[in-house]
This record gives sequence, C-alpha cells and structure tokens, in this order.
Amino acid sequence: YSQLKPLNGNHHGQDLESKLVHDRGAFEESFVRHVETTLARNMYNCDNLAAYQAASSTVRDALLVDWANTQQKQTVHNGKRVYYLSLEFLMGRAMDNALINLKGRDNAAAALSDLGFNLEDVLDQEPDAALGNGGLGRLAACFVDSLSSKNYSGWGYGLNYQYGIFKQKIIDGYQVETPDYWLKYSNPWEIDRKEIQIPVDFYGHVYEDYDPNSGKPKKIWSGGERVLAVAADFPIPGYNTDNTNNLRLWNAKPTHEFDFTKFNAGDYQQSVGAQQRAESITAVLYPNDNFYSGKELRLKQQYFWVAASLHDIVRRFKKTNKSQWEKFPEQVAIQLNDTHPTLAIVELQRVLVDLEGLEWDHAWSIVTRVFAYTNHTVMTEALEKWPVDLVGRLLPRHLEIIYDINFFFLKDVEHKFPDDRDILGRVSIIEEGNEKSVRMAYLAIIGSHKVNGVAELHSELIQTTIFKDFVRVFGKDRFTNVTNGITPRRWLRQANPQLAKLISEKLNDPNYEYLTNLGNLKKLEKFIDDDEFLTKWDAIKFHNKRRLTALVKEETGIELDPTVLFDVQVKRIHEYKRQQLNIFAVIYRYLRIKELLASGVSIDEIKLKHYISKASIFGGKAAPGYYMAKTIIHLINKVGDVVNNDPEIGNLLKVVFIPDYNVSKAEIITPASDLSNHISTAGTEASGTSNMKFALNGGLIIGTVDGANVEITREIGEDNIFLFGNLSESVEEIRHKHIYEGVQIPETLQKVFDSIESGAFGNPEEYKVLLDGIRYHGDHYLVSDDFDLFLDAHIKLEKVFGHHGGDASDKDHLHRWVKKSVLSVANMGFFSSDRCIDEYAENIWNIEPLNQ
Ligand code: HBZ
Repeated sequence: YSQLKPLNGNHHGQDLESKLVHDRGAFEESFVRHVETTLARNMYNCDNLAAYQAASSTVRDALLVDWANTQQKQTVHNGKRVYYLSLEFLMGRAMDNALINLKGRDNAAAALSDLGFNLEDVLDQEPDAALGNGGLGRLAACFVDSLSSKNYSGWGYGLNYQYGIFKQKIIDGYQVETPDYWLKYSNPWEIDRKEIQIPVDFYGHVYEDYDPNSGKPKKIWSGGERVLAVAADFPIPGYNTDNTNNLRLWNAKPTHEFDFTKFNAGDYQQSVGAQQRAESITAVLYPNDNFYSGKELRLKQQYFWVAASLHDIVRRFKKTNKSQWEKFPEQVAIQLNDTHPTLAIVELQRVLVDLEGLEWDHAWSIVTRVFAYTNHTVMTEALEKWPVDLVGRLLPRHLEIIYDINFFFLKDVEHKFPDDRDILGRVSIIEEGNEKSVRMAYLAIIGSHKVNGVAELHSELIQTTIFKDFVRVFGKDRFTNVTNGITPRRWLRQANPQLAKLISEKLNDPNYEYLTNLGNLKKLEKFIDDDEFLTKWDAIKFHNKRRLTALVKEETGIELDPTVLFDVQVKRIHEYKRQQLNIFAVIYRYLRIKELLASGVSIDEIKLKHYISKASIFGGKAAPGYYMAKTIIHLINKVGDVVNNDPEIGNLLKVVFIPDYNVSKAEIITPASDLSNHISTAGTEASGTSNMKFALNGGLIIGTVDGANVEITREIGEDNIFLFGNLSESVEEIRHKHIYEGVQIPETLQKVFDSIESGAFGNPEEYKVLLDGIRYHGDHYLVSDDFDLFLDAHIKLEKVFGHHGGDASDKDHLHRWVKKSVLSVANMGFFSSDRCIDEYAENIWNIEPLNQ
C-alpha cells in the first residue's frame, strides 16, 4: 500500500480545502468560477438560486478534499469499519451544516455579502433531502454526523430515492400529498459513481449442481431479472475534524442487456420497457411510519439495497484480505436499522456458502458476529412479516436459506427446552397460518449478536413482551439498550445560533468545543441566579418565537402574538402519538372560555384567573392511506378556523397547523417552543427524539411516562418537566377493561364530543370514526383515561408560565419558567448522538475512533 501513503500532493489538497472554507478571497474566486463554468452564467445573471449552486459547489470542492483524504487514511489504517444500513436518511439541508462543521460559516457569510448576497437567503434555496419518514430516518442522519465527528470509520448505506417523503398541502383543512421531486436541479452534494455498478438479481429458480472442484452438491440460483445498483456518494463532514465519512445511496438502473427472446419475437417495445422499469425500484420512499404494508416493490427495494451494499462491503474486504473469511468480523460490523435490511443476514450467508464455498456452520458463525439489530417499535402493526409465497417468488434461494436457518435454530431450541413443545411455534421464523409469513424481527434476532432498543423503557419492554422467548433462548446478554440521541451541531448550533453563542460565551468556550462534549452544558447551572443571563436567555427565546411567527404568517396567514405561550406538537400524525388528545383539550379550553365569556367574565379576567394566552401549534404528515390520522389533521384545521376567527377570543387562543413539517421547518419551530407535547400512550413510543431537540433548546415538555421522556426526567429533574398519564404497566389492564366493561368518557371529554357532534367544526359525520374509536371500539390509546390528567397537567404548568412577553422586568417569569428552561438545557448532555455512537462502538461494534 505504499502508493496509498499520503503523497505530497495531498498537502495541496488540504491547503485548497482550508482556503476555500477559511479565506474570503478564495471563496469568492471559486464562487465566481462556478457561476461562470459550472452554471454557465455570469455574475450579472446570478439570482439567489444560482448563488446557492455556486456557493454549494465551492463548499463541495472543500469537502471532497477531506473526503478523499479520509478514505485514503481509513484504507491505509485498514481497521474495522461499521456500516449503518438504513432505508431512510432524513438529512435535511446540507450546506449550513457543512459550513458549521468545517468552521467556515462566518467566512462564507462575509464572502457572499461582498458579492451582494445574504447567506441566510442563499441557504434557503436548498431543497431538503427528505429521504425518510420521521424519527427513524432522522436518527440515521444524526448517527452519520456523529460517526464523522467522533472520528470513526463508518459508512451509511441507503437508497437514493428520486422522490422523498411527499410534500403536504392543506386544502380546505384536508391533507393533500404532492410529489417531492427534490432533484429538479442537479444535487451538488451527490458524487456520481457511475463506475461502481453492482448487478442485483430477482426471481428465477434454484437448481442443484455439482461443484467440479469439490465434487460436492451446490445450489445455483439463475434465470430471473437483473438490475444494476449504481452508487451515489454523499460526503459527511465531521465537526472540528477532517474526518469525512461516506454515505452511499444506490440508484437502480437497467442493465444494458435486454430480453432477446422478446426482441426476436418482435416485441422490442416490451423488451426495452421491462428494463426501464428497473428505475422504479429507487423511485419513491414508502411514506408509512410505524406501519408494515407488505408491498412487493418495497421488498424489492429492501433486497436491492441490501444485496448491493453487501457486495460492496465484501468487495472492499477482499481487496485487502482476499478470502481470509475469519477476519471478516474483525473488519466489518453491520448495524441493521430496524428489520428493513434483515435480508442482509440471509444474503451474507448465501454469499459465503453458495459463492465462496464455506461450510454452513462456519459461514453462520461469521454472519452472527457481523450483524446487530436495532428495534424501534413494539407495536405489532409495524412488525414486518413477509408472505412466504412472495419471498419464494422474488428470492427463491433466500427462502431456502431462511428455512435452513430456521431448521437449525429450532433444533437448538428443542435441545434446550425438550419439554416445551409450544415454544417452537412461538419462536419459529415462519409464522404458520392462513398465509405463511417470515417474521423478520425473529430472523434479525437470530442472525445478530446484539439486539438493542432505543430507550431504557423500550429495551425493557421488548425483553418482557414481543421478544421474551428469545431472552430465554439466547440469554439476557444478547439484548441491550442504547438510548437515542441527537446531533447538537444541527439541533443547537444550526437551529438556534443565538442560544449556541450565549452558551459558548458563558462556558468561556469560544470555539464551541462543547458541541462535541455536550456534558459541558452542566456548567450553565452556575448561572442559575444570574438575572442578566436569564434575561438574555429569555430574549433569545422571544427572538426565536418571532422567527416562527413570521413562518406561520407566511405559511398560513395566521398572525400569532409572540408573547403568548407557544404550545407545540410537531411529529408524524399517529393515533398512538395522540394529537387527538391535544386537540380535544384545545376544544375543551375554547368551550370553557366561551362559557366564561357568556357568563359575563371579561377577557382580562379570564387571562388573570383562568387561562393564560396561548397558541397551539401543530405540524406533521399522515401516511396517505391512514384515514384516522387524516381525520385528526382535518379536525385540527377546522378547530383553527373556528377559534382563530372568533372575534371574542383575540390572542387568548390560537390554533395553527403548519403544513409540510420537515427538517428545515423543525429548525425554526424547535427553538421557538415554550412547551412541547410528547404525549404517546405509555409503552408505545419507543424513544422519541424531538423531545430531546426541544429540551436542548430550552423548551419545556409536557409528556407521558414513555420512551426517552423517562430518562430526560431523570437527567433534568422532575421539577423541570410536566409528566402525566397512566403508566405503561397499567395499559394492558385498562385496555382489557375497556373491552369487557366499556369505556368511561369523562364529563369534560363528553362536552368536547357534544360540540363536535353539534357541527361546531363542520360535518360531524367526518369525525365519527375518531369519536367511535374511543367510545365504542375500545379506546386503544387510552384517550378517555388520560384526558383529565392532561387537563390537570396544563393547569399546573400554566401557574408556572404566568405572564410572558420577553419582558425583562418580568422577574417572576424569569425565576419560574426560565430557570426550568436553563436547568433542562444544562442537563441534556447525555442526549448527544455522540454518546450513542460511543456506546454502539464499545458495546456492539467493537471499534475505536481513528485518531486524526
Ligand atoms: O424511531 C421511530 C420511533 O417511533 C421513535 O420512538 C424513535 O425515537 C425513532 C428512532 O429510534 N420509528 C420510526 O420512525 N419508524 C418509522 O419511521 C418506520 C418507517 C417504516 C417502517 C416502519 C417504521 O416500515
């Protein structure tokens, strides 16, 4: 590898990188060159969009130098790499993040200003890379940021969807989906790797043959359809380090061969058409979160991605290690983000046994040392179960291997529990029944050396409920917890620059080192009695609320008063996340206000004695086929129409639904919240990560005892969070009671139902499914049981919030609310995704950072 050792030429590269990012003149020169050459325009014809393209091309040039050096360094070092397989990477915008991580933001702002542009306006031109649904996809994006920032050799592998998550419009209060064609202009962050092409096969049949070398029987998979996986690479810059890892996303392309039998039969059109359909594999992201829908194209996506990624990994391994397969687990760790990539387990076994000629047991011992699986949900409707018939048709050899894995596994189980016949059926990878299916989670557990949940409560729950038999079979050690985290680079420095700056000043940390040592936030506690500091803190929140007020005005036309409490719930719309609980409580509040007004109480008196002024702000997408979630969106919008246009109410109550919630909107919404809702039915939200984003930005939380709320409470203290609701250990019993004794609707909630049914928010027929689900169909998510507890929690928190207005003289407010805000932030260090990555590295992947 002598030719891989750093050459002198690289110094030139490093100089170039440093100059582009840190030297104003060099940035400007490169900008102009890109306008004239890359864009074929001139400076007189350069609008904000062109400026974005020229600026991003400049930043990209800098990134490429680091990226190439990193790949070379990692190859020379030849250590273990981790590969994070995720069907979703919800990256958002890249340019601001790259500038921050490369410490070039101020320089870029100055250079752009010289050229007559405003950095913020230029950044605003970038479309979001929205290749994910929600928490799971955003987690993957935070993890690749941390892998780079903490100097690990870690790649992401995913799909380069042409259409990301749909764009949401709200028309007459209804969600309307429109396609997100995010690649309208060329994507400067994508490096086309047309030369990296991996063939992937589907369908066909399996036959047995003899291996002429060994004389042993051998399985051959042939016939079928072939498509090509073509690589597109995205550099992932670390913060304050040159380490720049790679995110490789695959494009599906036709092979250049086509079906000659059809062609010869005169069917040229069809023969070419079939090939063109190859591209449909990576055309669109499936828009469901926490729901398994069982579509053939989705299974095709999964295998396409997994096969391409594994062959790429194996090829890289063989370049340096030839066929020394024992070394494979020392060189390669693969993390499965949910069960979506579980076929990778089967594919590696196939590669080792069928293609490389290893004995089954030897291959399997390698496979299980390589893989680890992260579970993100206990909800049965989200667990993947692919029909055996479909798997057998699409991937005939893989189905055989799955049966073999199951056979050997069940033999072991039988040996271990000779007297327990029932356990075999319960743990079998194959679910028997009307339609036989493959339980992907079971396959993932059996093929991995570690299985983790994403928050303590969730990791405990998977071991005591859905996977409890596997704890008996494999022992407790196979299961572990890695509580989720978020990257403070994007979710503090980028989203909330003013707060990040105040913190850097207070910590005496001008280089923002705390962003990679988030525990340092703890030192903020020292200033808890510093009035000047608290006043500044509050003023920043107020500034952020004004920024959100402008966004809301632009998106909805609604004028918010930034002095009122901003009460936010933004996340995917799902019954278990209970946006319906929130909107019912808003309706209740409105009805009470109207009653008070009708009985002669003045608005001012209501504000003083009963309700503080607030704006309820919602946002989030419903899966296009999820009728109940769409009904909830409609109700929120209709309540908004009524409340916001009621001349008696003024700023006492406003209800807003921000359309098309996405990462870049989250960067504006999150820092502006006073209070955010994380109110899932206990035991249903595996972790939640937006709770962490809000708390890190000084917003308080109203939440249930669920997911990571539990650990957030432990870290920040129970005085600084508003918890309510039934506990997860009671949920089963309550559901049982609902079914056998009926659901008790409390008086308060009944009032709300009555007003909905009176037509106060439009045709009551439209809300029938929503109300009936609670009244007559078992109230699976315990809305009726938690409603009054939710109202009580509000009464309590409103006493604390008191008056507000960014008013420096409001000492009471500073001392009650703002102190809680500071104490939250000071104790959120644990929730950095850097900590997660260190835990995975040490406990699961067995890798160490590569020192710079
Ligand atoms: O993963 C979420 C969990 O609901 C949330 O609690 C957790 O914090 C987060 C990160 O661990 N799960 C998802 O976002 N899941 C999906 O988006 C999803 C998408 C496609 C599926 C299944 C789930 O087929």
